[in-house]
Amino acid sequence: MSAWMRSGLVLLAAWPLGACAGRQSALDPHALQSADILRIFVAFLVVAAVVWIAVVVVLAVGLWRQPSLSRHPLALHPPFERRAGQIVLGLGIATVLIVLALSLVSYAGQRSVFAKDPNALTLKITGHQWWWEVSYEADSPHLSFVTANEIRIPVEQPVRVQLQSADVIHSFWIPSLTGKMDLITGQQNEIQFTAKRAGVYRGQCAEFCGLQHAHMAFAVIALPQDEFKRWRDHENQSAGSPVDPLSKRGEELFRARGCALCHTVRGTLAGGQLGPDLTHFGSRTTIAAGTLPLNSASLGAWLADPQHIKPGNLMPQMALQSDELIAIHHYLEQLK
Ligand code: HEC
Ligand SMILES: [Cu+2]
Repeated sequence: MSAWMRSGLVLLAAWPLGACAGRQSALDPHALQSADILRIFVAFLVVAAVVWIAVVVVLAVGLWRQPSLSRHPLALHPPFERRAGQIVLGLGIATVLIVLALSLVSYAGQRSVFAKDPNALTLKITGHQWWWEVSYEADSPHLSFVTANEIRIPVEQPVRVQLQSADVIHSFWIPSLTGKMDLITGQQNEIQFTAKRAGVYRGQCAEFCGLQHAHMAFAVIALPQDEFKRWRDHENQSAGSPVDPLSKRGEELFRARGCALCHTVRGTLAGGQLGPDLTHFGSRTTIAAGTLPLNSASLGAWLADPQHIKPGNLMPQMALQSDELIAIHHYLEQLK
């Protein structure tokens, strides 16, 4: 084979494999649980491939070997029949053993996913059409707080998420960290994961939940323990009072224009529950559940017309004058 052809084939093979790494890939595990799940996947893949290849080879041999025409079709061949019976029995037993072995592999591999570690950090996550409410639960209520669309976790500490839904069925999935689990109204499901490396991972709703299902994502940011503690202490605080006149006006307008009916900003009179908590909105990395990176332009576009960016989402277009928009924009940006 010429060098050109060989390098062409290598490139061709590398192309689909290129999709296997990254911040949202079950084939590139960054947690104990996703590594266990990948091992289950590989075990099933190898066994299924071997069985499939064996079946195809036997089939090919059977097609290739013509029965000899001299044999009478109705004549019995006792030794042959006995051997065929033994082979079928042997393969039948092998099938049962393989299924049992795969069940054991699957059970053992999933134990870490459903573990209930007493030292776990507990998060309560509620799925909404089409965003995520994230509540950090601590023993003392003054350390519990709510945020949205972004989960910050410490590395090397188990995180247990309790999942529920406010409307339809959603599914919580961070491929790089753990398996999938549904969020169902009236029921609480749990799943656990332990990130091995600091980094930013991407989670996605994995159960079709309506118009904007595809734009129901979230960021998972795994931080070193001390950095996580700092973030948690900061996040736990109420929003600081705005200092400059423009943000002060923004805060007033946030109430006057009805934003406060749907959004909470802790420490202010805004206590709405229909939309994401915005207390520390300015420090998030994305807007509208992972739809766009959060920056001045995307925030401006969202405030001007949320229905343009995410058609059908449950925030209506608000009729704001441009000076009002600028003030609210400024107010939200300083909510760090
Ligand atoms: C009828 C309820 C409602 C009103 C009124 C409302 N919002 Fe929203 N808002 C929502 C919902 C629901 C979402 C989540 C949309 C999504 O991502 O699907 C949202 C999302 C947002 C986000 C993005 C949050 C994030 O974490 O990505 C911002 C910022 C925001 N709203 C600001 C405002 C401002 C400012 C006003 C007033 C001008 C306002 N909202 C009025 C319901 C509302
Ligand atoms: Cu969903």
